[in-house]
Amino acid sequence: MTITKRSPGRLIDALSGLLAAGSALATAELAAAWINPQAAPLIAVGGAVIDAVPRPLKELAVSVFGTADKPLLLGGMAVVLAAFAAGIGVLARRNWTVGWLGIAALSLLGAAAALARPDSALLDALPAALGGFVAMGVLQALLAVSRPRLAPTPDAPVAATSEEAEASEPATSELPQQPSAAETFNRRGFVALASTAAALSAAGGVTGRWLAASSGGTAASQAAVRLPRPASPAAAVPDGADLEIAGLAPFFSANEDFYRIDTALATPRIDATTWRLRIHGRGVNERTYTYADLLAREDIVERDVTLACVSNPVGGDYVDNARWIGIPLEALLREAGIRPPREGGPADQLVSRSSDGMTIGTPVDDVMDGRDAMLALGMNGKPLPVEHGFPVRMVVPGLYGYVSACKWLVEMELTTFDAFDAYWVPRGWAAQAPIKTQSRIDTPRQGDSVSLDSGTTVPIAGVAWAQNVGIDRVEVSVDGGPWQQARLAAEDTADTWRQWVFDWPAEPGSHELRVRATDRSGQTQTADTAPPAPDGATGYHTVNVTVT
Ligand SMILES: Nc1nc2c(c(=O)[nH]1)N[C@H]1C(S)=C(S)[C@@H](COP(=O)(O)O)O[C@H]1N2
Ligand SMILES: [Mo]
Repeated sequence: MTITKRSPGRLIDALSGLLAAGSALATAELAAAWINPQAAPLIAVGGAVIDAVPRPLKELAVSVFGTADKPLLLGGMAVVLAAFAAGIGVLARRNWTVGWLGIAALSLLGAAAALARPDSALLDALPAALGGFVAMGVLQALLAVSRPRLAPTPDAPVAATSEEAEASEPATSELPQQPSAAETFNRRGFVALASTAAALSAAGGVTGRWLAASSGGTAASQAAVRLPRPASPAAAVPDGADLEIAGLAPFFSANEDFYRIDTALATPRIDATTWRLRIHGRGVNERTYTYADLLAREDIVERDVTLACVSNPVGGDYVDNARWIGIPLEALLREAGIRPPREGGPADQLVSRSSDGMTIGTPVDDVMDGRDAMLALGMNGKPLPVEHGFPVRMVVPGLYGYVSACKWLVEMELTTFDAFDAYWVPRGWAAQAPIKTQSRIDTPRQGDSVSLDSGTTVPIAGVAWAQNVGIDRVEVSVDGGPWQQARLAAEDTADTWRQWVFDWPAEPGSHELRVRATDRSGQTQTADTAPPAPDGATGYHTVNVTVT
């Protein structure tokens, strides 16, 4: 037990600021769990940051952090908020109005971000506002309880203000140990109040998160889904479509392993029993469908389709394959009277909107040209996972996800490319983006050291994709030598990736391996390297290995 004659000090004030911020966040989190999880201040502000970040920065973030970019963004925001909160705590000690204004400014920021979300309601400002009030109360209480007390010790008067305390500091440290009654602030009271605030905040935050995660009946409505038996099942995957080589991506990607790319900091939770899909716009007899309407349809199809993200760098893993169950999109559009431009229809762009306001623009001619474009309800035999768009998403073979694969779909509007730019277009990405034919070496990996003692050849294996067209040839070049044909796995469909393997008669030493694919239209991948923006990366995947 030490005696301090100093006022509680900046550290205590900063800590008070942090605790006030924590209580504010927990309060807001709890309120948002009831009102709208997207209105939680950190989520809302983070979403605004994501929407505002210019393309080069976003690409940098994705290339450096991959899909960890979101936790990192949230973590970064928490650090910035903590710095502000600590500062507010310190300033509030001297001038309560300044502290009050600081808290008000932060909670206004949270409220504004929540209101700026698409489809927001006035109520969405409430979590941040409540958080602000709680922060003011908690900060005021903590500062009050830790206010220096005039508790003179037998041998020295106690400094009443921090200024005096700092001036008398040298003497202070030489004072003998004294009973706690001489402490200049109510340490016990502060510790009690502070730990209560911390514990309540932690409990509130966790409860809020938990409520949000199980809110809206999502869990219940998802568990209740019985996927219909497809009227048109997928053909059996041919023997030999999966080469089952160690290190090679499996032919079907498990739902848990399927890449995930979206701007949603908080995954939208939709109750399928109240979900509606509205189709409207130019040349449309407006229609609205419920989830039950879709499940009850007699034209349900099952198809294998490989999705790919435009942000995938050459050799990257933002590409995966699944078996989807859904409604043929063309049939649904025809029901609403829609004709593609090819047949004189007035709208060339189908804009899909998600519940969190994402807009994705797809050429109407593409989704009505006979390919297996669908509104997917199921993924690999299960209802869509929440992360992948529950209850309904689009899947269009041959188009990058950002121009086709809208998750948490709630609305489809028929318009034109001239009249409307979807979310990514003003951010520097192409309005139309068919998937570019690509190939990837999965094994061996960059930097691997391969030992020859298990045989005389080393299998080089990977995947190649050219959705909606099909893969016809894959070739491998070693150390810049001639292109040699790899053996292709059996083809499932033109919409799925295709595995390949090349039995490489390897020699000891360091080697460079490259791969290229040729699609069924006769196009061979270009060797020219291009970054993902604006419409997909090009170049040959190259790995360097050592053979021993
Ligand atoms: N609502 C919504 N849908 C979206 C996105 C999004 O950010 N929000 N991202 C798109 C992009 S860029 C891709 S590549 C695919 C990825 O789908 P997945 O996460 O299921 O793999 O979803 C698309 N659909
Ligand atoms: Mo994407």
